This record gives sequence, structure tokens and C-alpha cells, in this order.
Amino acid sequence: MSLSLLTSCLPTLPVDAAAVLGGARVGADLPVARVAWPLQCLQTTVLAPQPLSQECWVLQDGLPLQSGVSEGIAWRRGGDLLFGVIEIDEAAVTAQAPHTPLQQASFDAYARIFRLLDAQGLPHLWRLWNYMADINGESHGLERYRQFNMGRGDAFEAGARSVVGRVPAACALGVATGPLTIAFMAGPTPIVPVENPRQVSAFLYPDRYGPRSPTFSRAALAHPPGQEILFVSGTASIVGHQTVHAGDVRAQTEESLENIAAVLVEASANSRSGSYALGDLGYRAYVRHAADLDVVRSVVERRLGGAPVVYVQADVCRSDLLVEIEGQALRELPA
Ligand code: 3EB
Repeated sequence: MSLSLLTSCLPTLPVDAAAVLGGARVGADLPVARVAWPLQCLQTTVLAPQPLSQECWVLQDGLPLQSGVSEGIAWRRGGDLLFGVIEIDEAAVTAQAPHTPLQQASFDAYARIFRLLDAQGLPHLWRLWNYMADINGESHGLERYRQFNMGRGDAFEAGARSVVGRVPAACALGVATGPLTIAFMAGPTPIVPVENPRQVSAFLYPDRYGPRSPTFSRAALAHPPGQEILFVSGTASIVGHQTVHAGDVRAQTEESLENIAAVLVEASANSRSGSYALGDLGYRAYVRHAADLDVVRSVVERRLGGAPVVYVQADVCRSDLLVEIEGQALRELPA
């Protein structure tokens, strides 16, 4: 079995649809996508390279894929890898007080994901991509990102998953409109979690950031047969547990890259494939204000050189964060 990641800034991908596990498409005013695989669609502006961003995970070796829809999750499985996408419209959720609609939607989404993975015998989440509308908005007396964290954390516990330690890599961003959408990759083996010595683990954040801490690792090493994937979670200008350089997008970008560099040192120490340098990954940078693109880009290009970076407009999950950067690498393991 051999997995690869295909990316393009064009509307079409040169790919055999029968071999695609799943993927994502980002762009404002996206045309309706007619693809056979689970696809996470994000209606937000791709700032560079234009006009849109597409990525898909492809299984190379002609292995037949199974597809299904389970409790609203579109999924595909090839060998022992599973990719899925769920969208939940909060307005259609019946929340049991005191749960808020977004909290309930987040709980329901994760509960369904865990039921699917248990039924498939692939219990280990590797990477989650979480997006929701108005992430910094407040309702029911609580910021919406914090409501999401409550639903997610409760579902991890209800699904008999740990909320500390060996938890998946993730990102959580706000987009202008659309349902709560969660994409995920899962497999038969646990990830190797990676933390950042410069930062308090997110699952240990103090309660000033909300009643429930976020459930993610700073990075995860995952091992499909013969390969290693490094997923670096969304990384922002946080040192310890505090935002640093509020209001200064240039310094926030520098600090985010400093954090990624520190995560790569830890990932390298746990890697089966050799060490990871900043230039070895592909990245997505989330920029809160489109007008900040040039500043973010100049810092990123200086630090990352020619590494591929897609810049997307999105709201970061603390209102004082202006930028967040995530990355991934896929390598063959020595035989
Ligand atoms: C942070 O470090 C920034 O809630 O899944 C980054 C990656 C962030 C993932 C998540 C949140 C998440 O706290 C925010």
C-alpha cells in the first residue's frame, strides 16, 4: 500500500478517481464539486496561489476502495486507512440544555466519527480538520470555539478516548459561513504524539481559555504500511499558554514558525524516517486579515524558502491571533 498527497491550485486534479481516499477543496464561490470521494469544501478565499486549493490523498497501488455514508459521514477506506468528512448544520441540531447548538453539533459529529471507526475496526484518529462559522463569536455566554471544545472533549470521553497525551493532530478555524465541517484520517495504529517544549500542551491549557481544554497534539507521526506521515497541527503565536505579539502580524508569524521549528525537533527525535527540517513540509497558512498577506508571506518565504505554502483567509480560534500555520510531510520508510 502506498499513499501520496496530490495538490493543485487548478479546478481539476490529474487523478484516477477510483484511487482517491479523500481530500479538501478551498476557495470562495466554489462550483459544486462532483467527485466520488469524501471532500471537505471550505468556502473561503485562497489568497495565494490563486484561484483555489485542492488536495487529495491517493492510494497508489490499485487497491479497491470501499465507500460509504454512515450517520452523515462520507467515508472511504483503502487497506487500513480511512478518510471521512462530516458536515453538521447547527440549526438542525436539537440541543439538550445546557448544551448549546454548536456544542451539541460538535459532540454529535465526534460521537458519529468514533462509532464509525469502532465499527470499521480502525479506532485511531490521526488528524482532524475542524472548521466552523463565526468561531470567535459569543453566544450563550461563551465563545463559540469554547463551545466546540466542550462538545469535542465530551465526545472523546464518551467514545472511550483519552483527552490527554495520545490525541490526534488537528486544526480548528473559522470561516464566514457554512456548517460545522470536520474531515479526518484514521488508521489501525496509534499515532506517536509530539508536543512543543515552548508551549503548554493544549489539552492542559488552564480554564481561563474555556471550560474544556482543546483535544489535540502539537503534531502526530502516523505510520501507514512502509510510510511515515508527519502532521503538524495548526500552530500560532502562543508561548506557554499565552498569546504573544498581539496586534503584530509580522512577529506572530515569526513566533509561529519558531514554534513549528521546535515541534520539528521533537518530531525528529521520534521519527522512523530521519529528521525533519522546515523545508521538508508542505504548509497551509491561515491569515485572519487578507491585507496581512504580504507581511505573512515575506516572513514565511524567508524562513521556509521554497517549501509549498497555500495562504487561506480564516479566523483563528483566539481573537488576538492573526495567523496560524500547519504542515505535513509524507515519506517512504526504508525497507
Ligand atoms: C493553539 O495553539 C491555537 O482546537 O483543534 C491550533 C490547532 C489551535 C488545533 C484545535 C486549535 C486547535 O491553541 C489553536
